[in-house]
Amino acid sequence: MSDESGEPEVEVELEARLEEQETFEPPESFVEQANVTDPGIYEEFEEDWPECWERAADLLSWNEAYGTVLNDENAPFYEWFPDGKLNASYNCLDRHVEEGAKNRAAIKWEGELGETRTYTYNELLNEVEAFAASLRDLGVEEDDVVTLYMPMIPELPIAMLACARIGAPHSVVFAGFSADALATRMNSAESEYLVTCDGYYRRGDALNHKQKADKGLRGVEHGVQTVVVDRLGDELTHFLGNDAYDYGELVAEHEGASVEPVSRDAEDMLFLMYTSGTTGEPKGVKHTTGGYLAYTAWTSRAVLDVKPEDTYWCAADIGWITGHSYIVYGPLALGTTTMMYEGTPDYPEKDRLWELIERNRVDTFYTAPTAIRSFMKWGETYPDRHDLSSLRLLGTVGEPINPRAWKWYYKHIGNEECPIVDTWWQTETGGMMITTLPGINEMKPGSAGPPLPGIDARIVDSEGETVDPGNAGYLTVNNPWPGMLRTLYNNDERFIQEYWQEYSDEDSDEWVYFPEDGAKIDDDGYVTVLGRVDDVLNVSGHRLGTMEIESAIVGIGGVAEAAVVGGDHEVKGEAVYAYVILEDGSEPTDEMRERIVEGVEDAIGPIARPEAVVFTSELPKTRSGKIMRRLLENIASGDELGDTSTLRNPEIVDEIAERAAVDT
Ligand code: 6R9
Repeated sequence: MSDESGEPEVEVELEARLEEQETFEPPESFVEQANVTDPGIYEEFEEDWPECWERAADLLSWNEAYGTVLNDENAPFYEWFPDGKLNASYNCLDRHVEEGAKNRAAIKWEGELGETRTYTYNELLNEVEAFAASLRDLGVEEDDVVTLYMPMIPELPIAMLACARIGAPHSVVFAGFSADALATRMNSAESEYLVTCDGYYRRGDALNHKQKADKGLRGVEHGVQTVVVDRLGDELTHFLGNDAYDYGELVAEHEGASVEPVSRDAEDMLFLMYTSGTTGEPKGVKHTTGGYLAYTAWTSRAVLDVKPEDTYWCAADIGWITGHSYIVYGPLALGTTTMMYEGTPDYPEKDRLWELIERNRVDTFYTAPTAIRSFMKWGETYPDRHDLSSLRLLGTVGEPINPRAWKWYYKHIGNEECPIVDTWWQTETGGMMITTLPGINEMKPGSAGPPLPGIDARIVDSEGETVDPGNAGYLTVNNPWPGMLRTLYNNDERFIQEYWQEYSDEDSDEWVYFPEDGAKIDDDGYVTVLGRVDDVLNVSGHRLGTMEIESAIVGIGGVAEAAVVGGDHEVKGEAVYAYVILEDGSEPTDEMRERIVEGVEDAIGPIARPEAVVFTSELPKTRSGKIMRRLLENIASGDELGDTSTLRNPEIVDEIAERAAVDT
């Protein structure tokens, strides 16, 4: 039987029921086997804070036991598990091999063209040791920052773990970032070592990555030693140039090397990760060994329900924090099988991910709402072609998920049998902060859920007073947690300014972390995150600073001034809109527009590519001379413009709106 639209009646009824349903119980079949099922855990953490975090530390193997759980004497420069000693690579590799899991798959990798590679824990350990020995031979010492500029190939996590093994912090730069972005990060970290590769595949094309790395190196102010992985074989000439070593040769030379994992202090730096902030300069977020690893292992276990026998897949890129915490460190610390896929979800066809899940019998799938919105647009025929019954848990991260996308994911990927965890967190938090526990809490589409046990998140007004349920306010975190950033690299002052100044009471030594997100809470304590309240955009789940994009545009010859804002976008969530004033004598031509777009790609990367460049003679400004960004956002999103009477130049608004309508 069909209705007028030709859809089977049962389907239509199902959709209608789903559309109205506001809460979802965790499926019984999931709860029965979940790692964490006792609702008492929230109270236990509260009563026993901060000692409750021993549970996270106990998931790790320590060389030397820590003395105290938390040292808050020098807050907000907190120390977790101080005096404890451990090694992250030992925790992710050796101990699993020693415990009898040497033949279990650690990484299952799939290239875009279909080739596959599996590394057992033993094989992964051997290659990590060989590369760790190679890095040492090149001169890498404990605490030297090694930059990794690589796409989704197994050598990236191998290099991360090799660095961790010898106590050299890594700084991974997303492969999609530009040469300039690489140079900025290497200069900021004074990093003298780079590991990169010749190229990789995107939608079937071989991209030349080495060329981009070389261009970046020309902008680095100090000497650098480079290691190049040959990913593409004959497809691309594997040109090494001066001062570059071949990864394959190094690893072959050091095959069988045994490298003792360096005993690191819990508070020693594990890695740096640059992220966008309010100013033009990216921030070097510093994570340490003990707290970070304990926190990612704990959240992988409690939220992602990771078990050693699972095949677990987080479809993020390791170039972002999600990949660090939930492709590499959390899952490997727990000894599970973690999947990696090199390419795009629509190559060669739009069912690539579902085919991968079916073939590998994936248990857990963790992705971003922007991807889910694409899947939805492509339609359920693609997942319907595959048997996805191996899945037991789904997750999302990176941006708010709208209830429609949540329900689509729940029904068409999870077959209404998998809980969804909508996990709110940040580069700075190291791991998940607000999400349901899938074996305990009911789910409310669109709302991330309650703060995790031990996390004291609140919604406050601009004075720091708690707001009533239902009202929008600012999200704050009122106590520290093990996975938190320790500082911004070489910039303690900015660390305080960016995250602590707003809501802390320094005189009474009360420190409140401000993530710069807006949020509201409901009567059950469920938090709905509304988005950034600073000048940071969230494009396809990636953080981009408007200032960074603006300074790229202003650096282009002929441009006088630029304002960049985010406009609503069906798939990306937000898209970049640039409003540009040209210098006298420059013409608003298509060529100029192209130069601006290219300038942004060169400075940051294709992810920052403006959706539209709107030329204007003036920007809307308040009487005090501030650009009215809200108005530009409304124009970009096609929303009502609202009151313009407080502007110094209200007449410009119509002109911009008209131009925007033509230019976008
Ligand atoms: C992990 C990651 C952090 C920003 C964060 C917030 C947004 C992340 C979210 C979410 C709503 C979620 N965000 N998860 N918003 N619901 N489940 O994405 O880190 O790249 O540093 O971005 O992303 O605005 O402040 P990062």
